[in-house]
Amino acid sequence: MTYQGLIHRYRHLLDLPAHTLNISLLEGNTPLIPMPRLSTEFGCDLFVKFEGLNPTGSFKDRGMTAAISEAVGRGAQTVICASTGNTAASAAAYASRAGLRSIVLIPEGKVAAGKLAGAIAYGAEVIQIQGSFDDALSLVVEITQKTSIALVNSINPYRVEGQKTAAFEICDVLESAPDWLCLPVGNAGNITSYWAGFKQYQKGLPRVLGVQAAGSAPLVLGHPVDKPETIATAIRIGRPARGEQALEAAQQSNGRIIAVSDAEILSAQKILASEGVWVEPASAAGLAGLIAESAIGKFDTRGKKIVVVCTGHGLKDPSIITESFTSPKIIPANYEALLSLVGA
Ligand code: AN7
Repeated sequence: MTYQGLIHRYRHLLDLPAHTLNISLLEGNTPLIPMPRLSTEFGCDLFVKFEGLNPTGSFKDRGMTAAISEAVGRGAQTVICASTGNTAASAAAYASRAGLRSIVLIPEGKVAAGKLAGAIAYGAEVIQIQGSFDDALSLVVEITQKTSIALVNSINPYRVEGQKTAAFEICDVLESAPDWLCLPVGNAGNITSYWAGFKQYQKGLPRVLGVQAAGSAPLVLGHPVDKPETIATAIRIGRPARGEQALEAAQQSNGRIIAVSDAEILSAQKILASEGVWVEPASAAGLAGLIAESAIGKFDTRGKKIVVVCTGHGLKDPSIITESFTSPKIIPANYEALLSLVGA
């Protein structure tokens, strides 16, 4: 049978109310891509779960199909979220698909171009906040407590239900959980969801390496960060809503949450691209963490099955590339100029 999306495929495993409809863009079912060169380098079987191949270009679509399907089924007419960008684009797409109004609050000037364009294209009312993601999230929580507008941030439990499906898919492909799961951590909905998914699916449990950006690492520092900064704007979050659960996932899995520098993130992004997988900076944090930990002897990769979750597509944040990669040379439109440049 042709693939019909996550709710159709996994509804029996998701704790969704009976009124939940099925608003789907055929999200999920993303590839688990083997990475032969990285595998050789680290003496392991390394795979990328490429979540950038979801309909709006990030893993957020997994939770959003569930959250919007529930909201519209209960009669909501307007949904709202705070976002560093990907949630905004996803909420906008699924809300429009369901015929709902969507409002997204983003930190002014700190959302990557592809995400902002997506949110607008899909029809959200985009509001820039003169503040951080965390400020935007508090406002969204307040307005949804005081009005009938439905909240679709990952505080919404149905987001977590939907996002569990990524763990199911990994187990289905590998026929068991991997030894390690490495992923970026921002608001901590995703790490919470993966851990819940692996526990529920009972195909074994991975150790979990959650990776924050050094300038936005509240879970590593042990306290909120008032002015989070990082080039990986997707995870520029100082007060993770599900921080406690993220720490629990790390601890229960015998894993940990660490921080990596922006330079390490950009380097991991390049490495992934050099093996054919272009992801946005935040999405490279999982690999950056693995590399950093392995370099200091804290992560024995040898003989392990490792899944690196790449949460969003490189196209989301094109401008970062022109800054960190070489920009294209310009030549006159003639053969001599071409030949002298390529030096064949
Ligand atoms: C590419 O879109 O928080 O730890 O508002 O876009 O579940 O928050 C995005 C987060 C990782 C972190 N990778 O996931 C938002 C938002 C990418 C992301 C994360 C995000 P969580």
